[in-house]
Amino acid sequence: MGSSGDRMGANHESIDSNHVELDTYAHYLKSLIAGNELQCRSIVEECISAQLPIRVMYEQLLRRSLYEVGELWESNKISIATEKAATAITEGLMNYLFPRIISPTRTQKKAVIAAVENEAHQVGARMVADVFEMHGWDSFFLGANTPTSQLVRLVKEKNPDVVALSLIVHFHIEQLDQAIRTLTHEFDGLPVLVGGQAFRYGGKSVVNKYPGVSYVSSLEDLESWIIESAKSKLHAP
Ligand code: B12
Repeated sequence: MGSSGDRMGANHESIDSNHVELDTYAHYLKSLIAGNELQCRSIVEECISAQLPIRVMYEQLLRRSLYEVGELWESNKISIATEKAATAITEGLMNYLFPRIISPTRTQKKAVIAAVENEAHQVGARMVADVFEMHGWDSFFLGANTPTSQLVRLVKEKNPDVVALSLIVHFHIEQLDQAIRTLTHEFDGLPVLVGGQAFRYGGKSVVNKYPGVSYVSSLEDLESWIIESAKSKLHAP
C-alpha cells in the first residue's frame, strides 16, 4: 500500500496472509484517531479480502492501535474523548466482524470469559471470547467488571469446559486472586485460564499457586491451548 493519506482503504498486495504491513497499520491508526469509523471499516474489509486471519487482525491492527492510543493519551497528545471514541470504533468493528468469526463446525464445548471485578477494560476479553467462537466453542462473554459472585452464578448455570479471566491493570490482582480462589473452591477440576497485559508487570505467582490454572500470554497461545485441549479429549481413554 502507498503512503497517501487520502486513500479509502488498504491495497491487498500490502497485506500478506499473516502480517499487516506498517503503512496499512499507520493508515488505520490515523483513521482511528481521527474518529473515522468508515475508513477504519474499509481497511478491515481490505484485510478480509486479503484473507488475513481475524485473529491476526485483532493483534496487529486492533490491539496494536489501542496500545498506541493509550501511549498518546498517557503523554497528553490525545484527549480521553479521543481514546473513548477509538475504543468505541474498535468494539463496533468487532461487532461487525462477529458473523464472520463463527465457525460452522461446533464442538459442543463452552467457555465463560470475563474481566475481573473492578477491571474496566473489556476489549481483550472480548477478543478471547471470539477466539473460542472461531474454534467452534460457545462463548459466554460477561464483559468488564464482573463481580465474582455473578461469575460463579453463571458458571453454575452454563457448566462450561473452561473459564478465562482477563486482567489489564495490575492493581486488580487481588480481585483476580479472589476470583480464582472462589472458582477453584466451588468447581473442582474446572480449568481456568488467565491472561492480559497486567502480567507484563509480574503476578504469575498468583496464578501458579493454583492447580488447574494456567497463564496464557497471547491469542496465538490461546489457539494452541484450544487445539491441544481438543487433542487430549480425542485421545482420552
Ligand atoms: C480503552 C482504555 C480504557 C477504557 C476501557 C473501555 C473498554 N471498553 O474496555 C476506559 C476509559 C474505561 C479505561 C479506564 C482506565 N484505564 Co485504560 N486504557 C485503555 C486503552 C487505551 C486500551 C485498552 C484496550 O482495549 N487495549 C486493547 C486490548 C485488545 O488489549 P488487552 O486488553 O491487553 O488484551 C490483549 C492481551 O492482553 C490478551 N488478553 C487480555 N485478556 C486476556 C485473557 C486471557 C485468558 C488471554 C489468553 C489473553 C488475554 O488478549 C488481547 C489481544 O492480544 C489502554 C492502552 C493499552 N495499552 O491497552 C489503557 C490502559 C490499559 N489504561 C490505563 C489506565 C491507567 C486506566 C485507568 C486506571 C485510568 C484512570 N485513571 O481512571 C482506568 C482503569 C479503571 C479500572 N477500574 O479498570 C493504563 C494502565 C497502566 C498500567 N500500568 O496498568 C493503560 C495501559 C494506558 C496507559 N498507557 O497508561 N481505559
